[in-house]
Amino acid sequence: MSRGALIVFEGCDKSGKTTQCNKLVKSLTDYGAPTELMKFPDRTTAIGKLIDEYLSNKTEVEDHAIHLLFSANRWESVKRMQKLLDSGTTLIIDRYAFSGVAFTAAKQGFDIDWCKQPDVGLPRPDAVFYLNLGMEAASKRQSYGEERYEKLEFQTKVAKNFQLLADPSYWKTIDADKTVDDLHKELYNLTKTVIEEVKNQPIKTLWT
Ligand code: 2DT
Ligand code: MG
Repeated sequence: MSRGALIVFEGCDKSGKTTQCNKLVKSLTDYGAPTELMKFPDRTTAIGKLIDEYLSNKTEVEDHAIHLLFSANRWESVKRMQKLLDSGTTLIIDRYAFSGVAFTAAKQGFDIDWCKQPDVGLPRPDAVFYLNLGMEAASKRQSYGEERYEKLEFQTKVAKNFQLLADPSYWKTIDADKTVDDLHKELYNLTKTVIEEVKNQPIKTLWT
C-alpha cells in the first residue's frame, strides 16, 4: 500500500497560499487522489485557541513561550498526520515549521538555530512550495489585516529568514506573480509528480 505525500505551502502574507491550497485539494480530490487540507496554526485545539488570542492581539505571550506553543500545536497533530499519510492520504498543509522559525527569528534576540530545535523530528515535508511574491507585487494586493505580524517591515525580515531555510532537497521556490489559474496548474502538476515519486519511500524527519 503506497503512502500519501506531505506537501507544505510557505510564503509571506498575501502570497496566495490559502487560495492555492484550497484549489489544489479540490483538484486532487476530483482526480481521485485521497487528499486532506491542514493548516498551522490549527486554531481549533486548546493550544490553538491560545495562539489565536495572541495573534488577534487579545493577549500578550512571552516570545519564547509563544514559539513553543506554535511548535506544540504541530506536535499535537503528528499522530493523525502519520496515520493519514500511511493510509495513502496526501496532506496539503498551509504553513508549517518554516513559518515557525521565520517569524520568531524575525524578532529581536532570536537566532535561527534556537528557533528550529522544538520542531526537530517532525515529519519532513516531501515538498515545500514557497510562494514567492516581491514586496511590490504583494503591496498591490489587498492590504494587511489587523493581526500581529501583518506589517511590511516585519514581513521583509520573515522573507529573508525563509531563504535561510531553503533546503534544495525538498524546497521549491515558485514565482507567485501570475494568475490564480496559471499558478494552480503549475502546482497541481508538481504535486502529482511528488505523489508519484514518494509513494514507496519512508517519511523523513525534519532537521535531523
Ligand atoms: P495564518 O494567517 O496563516 O493563520 O498565520 N506563525 C505561523 C508563527 O508565528 N509561527 C508558526 O509556527 C506558524 C505556523 C504566521 C498566522 C500567523 O502566525 C504566524 C502568520
Ligand atoms: Mg494571516
